[in-house]
Amino acid sequence: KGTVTEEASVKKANLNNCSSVSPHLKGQNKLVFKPDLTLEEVQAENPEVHRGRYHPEECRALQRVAILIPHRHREKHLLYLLEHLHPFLQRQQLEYGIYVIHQAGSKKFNRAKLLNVGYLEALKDEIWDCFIFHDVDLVPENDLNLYKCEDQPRHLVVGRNSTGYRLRYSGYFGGVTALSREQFFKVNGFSNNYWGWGGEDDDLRLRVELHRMKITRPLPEVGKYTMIFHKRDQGNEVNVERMKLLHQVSRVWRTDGLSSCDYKLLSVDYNPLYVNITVDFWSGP
Ligand code: UD2
Ligand code: MN
Repeated sequence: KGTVTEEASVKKANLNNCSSVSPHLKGQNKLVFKPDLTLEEVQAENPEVHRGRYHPEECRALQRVAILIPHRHREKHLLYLLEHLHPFLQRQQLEYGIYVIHQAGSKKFNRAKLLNVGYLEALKDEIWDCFIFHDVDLVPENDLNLYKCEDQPRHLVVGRNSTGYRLRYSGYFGGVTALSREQFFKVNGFSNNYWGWGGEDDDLRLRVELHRMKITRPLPEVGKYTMIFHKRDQGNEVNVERMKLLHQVSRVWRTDGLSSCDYKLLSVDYNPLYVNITVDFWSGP
């Protein structure tokens, strides 16, 4: 008679693959944001999530997906996102882990570099197949918007409440994107040089296009998000260098990215609903 862990791994090995369309999907959902929501309540609603991770028991997930969320001083937004994202991903029958990458200190915010850190650190836990780069304030409204990777990079936000659910401009690649481990590695990740607001998403689009990949999107009625209202944060002022940086992508992508991402890792905490990675950056304005 085998041990409990042997039985568990035999059980996992014998599972059938999950079907390509999960039976639990509900489509468009009306989002409610309760003003007095607490982390304890969200934890109680998600007893099957441990150390930020989940896998379906009834079948073998098609992909292992890491959700990477850049963060500083947006605790309430994070709470709402966790509340909605866990059940959303579970309805999609994915194996997933949620990582929050927190920038310590009060230097200019660097969203792109935080996401590079998330990719590098998450791969120390697990060889994730797919990475979702996710703003903390964007909540998906429709679970037919699948959080998995395809043979081309995907932009999952077609529209959001504040812009009448229309694409902001052609080529727009901000908010929430999905790239496989290989796709992101091939473009050397994000640039590390965008401090403050703007440009880093266009830079990633240019990297993707330089590698002759083609961005795909869900249908407009599926790629719908609610952005929780906010003002521009302190420490994330508009980056006036961004146009200059965008002109040099083809020259610098090889040396500026995952391959040159240096950071001071302050802590990795395995909380029940997410892994919190806190980093400090040396350089920057
Ligand atoms: C847009 C893009 C975003 C990014 C940004 C320019 C959409 C829907 N989103 O967002 O992907 O390209 O422009 O940089 O088009 N954050 C913090 N703390 C801070 C500052 C930022 O946590 O102090 C994080 C947080 O995850 C936030 C994200 O960075 O969602 C983007 O910052 P934003 O929400 O202020 O910028 P926004 O809404 O214009
Ligand atoms: Mn925002």
